[in-house]
Amino acid sequence: MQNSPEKEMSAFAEDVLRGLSGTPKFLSSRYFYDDEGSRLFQEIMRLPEYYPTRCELEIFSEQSDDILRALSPDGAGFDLIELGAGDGSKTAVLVEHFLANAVDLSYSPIDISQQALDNLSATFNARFSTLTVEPLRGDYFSILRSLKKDTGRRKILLFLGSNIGNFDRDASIDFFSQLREVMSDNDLLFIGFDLHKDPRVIAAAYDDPQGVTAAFNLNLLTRINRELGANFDLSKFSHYAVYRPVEKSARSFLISREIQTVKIESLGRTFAFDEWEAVFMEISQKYTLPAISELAVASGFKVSQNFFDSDRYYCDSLWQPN
Ligand code: AVI
Repeated sequence: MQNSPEKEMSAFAEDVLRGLSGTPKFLSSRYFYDDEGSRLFQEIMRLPEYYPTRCELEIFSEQSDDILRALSPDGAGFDLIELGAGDGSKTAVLVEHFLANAVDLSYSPIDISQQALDNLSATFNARFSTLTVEPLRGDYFSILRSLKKDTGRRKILLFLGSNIGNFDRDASIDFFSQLREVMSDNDLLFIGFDLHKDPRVIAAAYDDPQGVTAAFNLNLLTRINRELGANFDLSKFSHYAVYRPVEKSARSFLISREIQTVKIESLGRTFAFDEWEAVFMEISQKYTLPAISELAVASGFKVSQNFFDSDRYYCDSLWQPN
C-alpha cells in the first residue's frame, strides 16, 4: 500500500521469500489488497458477523454533533486528512454533518493508488459540491512531511476501521510516533480501535460460515501465483482463525492440508509444506481502554476523548499531541 508499484513488486517478492523461508512460515496481510482482495474486503464489511464497520458507522451517525464539538470546539475550519480511506463511506457521514453545520472544511485522502484516489474524489465531489477535495498520492509520511506544518488551520488525521489492529505493538508505536513528528501541536489524530469483548463474537467475525474471509486469505496465494509465477493449489490449503483472549488478538492462518511442494518461478525456489503446517497470515489486535491510553502515551500523544457504539464493541479515540 505504501510503495510505488515497481518497488511494491520487489518488496512483495522479498517478503514472500522471507515469510515462506521462516519457521513458522508467514505472509504479510499488507499484500491482501489487490483488486480482488479489496473487493472481498468490501464484502467482509457487509457480513453480519463482521461488526466493526457497523459499529464505527453507528458512532459517526449517532454522535456526529459530539465529534464535531471535539474536533473544533471554537467552530474554526479544519483540514481532514484520511490515511487508508477505502471507499470513504464512513467518513462521508461525518463530512455530511460537518458541511450541514457550515464548517469550513477540506478533505484529503492519502493513498498510493491513483485509481483509489480518483474514485474517492469523484464520489466526494459528486456528493458534496461545496467541499474542497484534495487527494494526495504517495507514502503517508512523505506526504504529511510535505504539507506545510503551520497553516494556521487545524489538521485532523483519520486512521479508521481498526486498521491499526493489523500492526503489532512495536509497529503501531513506530507508526503513531512518526505521525506525531509530522503533526503540529494543535493537530489531532482520530483512530478506530476494535475493543476486546466476548471472544466468541470476535472469533465469528474472522471465520464467517459464508467463507468470504477464507477467500480473502486464500486470495493472497492467487496473487502470488499471478505476480510471482507460483503454482499454489488453493484446494490444498484451508483458512483457520482463532481469537487469543489473553493476548487479545485474532490470528488467521492458511493450513496445508497435505505434504506438498510449491514452486515460485520469480524466486527460483521451491517451498516444502508439511501436512497441517500453518502459514501465519494476519493479526487483528483488539484493545482495552488502558491499552489505548498506554499506546497514546508511548507514541507522544494523550487521549482527548473516546467515542463508543451502543454495544461498546468499538472505540473511536481522539488523540492530541502530548
Ligand atoms: C483491515 N482490517 C482492519 C481488517 C481486520 O479486521 O483486521 C481486515 C480483515 N481481515 C479479516 N477480516 C477483516
